[in-house]
Amino acid sequence: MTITLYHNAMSSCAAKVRMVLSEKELEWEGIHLDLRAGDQQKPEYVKLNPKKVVPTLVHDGAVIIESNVVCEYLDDAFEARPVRPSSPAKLAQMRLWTKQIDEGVHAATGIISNCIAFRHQHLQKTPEQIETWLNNIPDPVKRERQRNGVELGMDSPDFKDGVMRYEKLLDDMEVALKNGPWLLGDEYSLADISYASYMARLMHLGFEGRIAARPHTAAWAERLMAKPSYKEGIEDWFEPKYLELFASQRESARAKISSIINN
Ligand SMILES: N[C@@H](CCC(=O)N[C@@H](CS)C(=O)NCC(=O)O)C(=O)O
Repeated sequence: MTITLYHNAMSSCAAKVRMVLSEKELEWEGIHLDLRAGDQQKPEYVKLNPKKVVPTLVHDGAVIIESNVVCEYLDDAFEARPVRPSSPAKLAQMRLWTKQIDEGVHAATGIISNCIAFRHQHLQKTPEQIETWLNNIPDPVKRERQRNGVELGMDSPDFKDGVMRYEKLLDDMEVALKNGPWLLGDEYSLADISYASYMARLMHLGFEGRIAARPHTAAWAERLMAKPSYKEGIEDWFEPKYLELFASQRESARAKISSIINN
């Protein structure tokens, strides 16, 4: 039995899978991709993941892509220490949380991360290198969002939408968390685990006040981040150079986020 995860230390969706692997106490081997160097766009990787993104899981020859699918696959393939509820109604509720990530939350994360921080890494490259990277992004909508983010930063027209998507998510979480310590009430599940890396990113990017403004959500985020699996799957992977970059941009991000929310 071998589990291989193609991943990246700072990727929110790869981090989610690592937290699940830790919850389920599974042994795995990692192949780390440098996303700024374009490892995800190399032909041999694209054979595994035609979307040119991480993560990709390979388990006994089966190639699984899409982090939400990967997390559920791991829970199906390895029954011990389940991360999903057993009742069909709770499972449906769990999926309503996880599918939101694919329906906009992940894109919003990409936008805010790029507009606030990652653009500064891309801007170190030559214009030709930036074009090559952009031209290799298969989804034209994502390509344009990335271009706008690099060129315009927080003035990109997408930035406000990203901030407001998170306002909606945090409002919805605050309502749900009035019913118990976890998003499904008493039961800790993939609904919670799936958002841990996104909460970390919000805090890194200057959104900590938006979480603190919602007391149930703030207490939940603290509970989630106190889990050993959070440390093992997410925190221990934080790269100091990224943390420095986030810290250097936090002040101006906080100011822009407040001006969007208060206007
Ligand atoms: N829906 C996909 C999203 C994957 C994704 O966007 N991965 C990002 C890192 S979090 C990535 O590989 N980005 C590199 C790129 O877009 O070039 C999933 O959940 O697996």
